[in-house]
Amino acid sequence: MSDRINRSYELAREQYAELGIDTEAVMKKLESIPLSIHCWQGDDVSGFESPDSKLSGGGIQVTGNYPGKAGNVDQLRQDLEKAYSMIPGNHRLNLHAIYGEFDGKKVDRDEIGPEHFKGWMEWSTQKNIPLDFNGSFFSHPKAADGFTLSSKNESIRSFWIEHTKRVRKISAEMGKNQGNPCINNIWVADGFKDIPADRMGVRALLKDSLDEIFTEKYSKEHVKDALETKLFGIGSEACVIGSHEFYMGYTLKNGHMPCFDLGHFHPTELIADKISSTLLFTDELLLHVSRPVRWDSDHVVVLNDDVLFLAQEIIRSGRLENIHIGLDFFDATLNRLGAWTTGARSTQKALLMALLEPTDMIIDFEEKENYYGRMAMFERLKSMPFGSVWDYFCKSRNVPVEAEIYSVARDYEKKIIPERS
Ligand code: RNT
Ligand code: ZN
Repeated sequence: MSDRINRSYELAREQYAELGIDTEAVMKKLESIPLSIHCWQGDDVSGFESPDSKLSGGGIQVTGNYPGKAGNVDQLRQDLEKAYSMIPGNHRLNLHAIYGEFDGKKVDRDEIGPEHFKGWMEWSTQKNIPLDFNGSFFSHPKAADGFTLSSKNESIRSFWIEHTKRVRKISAEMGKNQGNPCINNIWVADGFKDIPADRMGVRALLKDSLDEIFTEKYSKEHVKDALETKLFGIGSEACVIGSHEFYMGYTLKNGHMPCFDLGHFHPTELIADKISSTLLFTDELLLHVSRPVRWDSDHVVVLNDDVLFLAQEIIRSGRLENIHIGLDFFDATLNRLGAWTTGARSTQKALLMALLEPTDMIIDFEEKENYYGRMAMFERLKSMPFGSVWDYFCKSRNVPVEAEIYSVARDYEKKIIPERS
């Protein structure tokens, strides 16, 4: 197989060279793009707050009961390390606050501190995997009525303000520890199921909560904050408090970055188109690469048009350095290692296809109003041998090639499922 991969790559290299594309340079570039791999695919967003942690108290949904999920931090790290060994390049880890090491003690969300993430920071240093972070505003009794940072109940609201302050403190410690900024993402599910009367009231409360949270200043060398927008959720169909306009306004005014999740807009609205618009006004952007199927279902990312279009706009924008690419999917019906690996690799494949595009040539057609030239090139690119470049990339970076992924993921579950049941 190895020889065949080399031979196909040689032919592919020649074909891309005809379009002025240097595949070696493209692979170097691809290798330098870190994905922030989300920890929560490993255990269906359960976390380690109690031995039987599972989603409850609202805010997030996952379906399925596939065996072998990580039940503790050691298992999660074991699975993550396996996943990283199957994904080419050097990547980050995106943690949620519910994944602290609480040693069997009840540590509520307003009590967490850097000490509960010391183990993760040590692991991060040892493995050279920088950390990103998220507050957890769901699966908690104080989130059960659908409101957290925008709650009209002052004790609930201040509880979540305290949580977020602690989350930022932990993020700053992570950033300091790893010598590069930890991206802290804030997503709250707050919203109304049915038509509300006081949108202004609750949005003003969300703004006040954020203002209060951000009175605590940290160096941007240690933590950068993102705010994740959303159109609707299950149980918040009529109105999401942290909407797109709300956070666009808030982040622009206060120098934070918005976070766009592929599943958080109207079903036909594509976040790819928002990249150029947003980055003319904000310095940076966080993305959650996901796959909504009819709603914000967080299916595993596959190489589809939406992800490809997103990757093309990331690359074409010329602002790759300002775009943080996070993954956000969780499917509890299939091999979780496979889900992680395929989701991450599909995102990378889209980036590879985008990097293999002769963009200047296509822009030239466009400027000359040669729209058929542009269309013909887009179509030609679709049947070019990008898979040969991808396999060669994987092989040369010592990770399984595409044909090997399935058996590696299957063998792994054969080993861990019996140990964990
Ligand atoms: C939910 C948001 C959010 C979560 C994670 C677990 O709609 O996309 O990003 O998926 O924080
Ligand atoms: Zn998300």
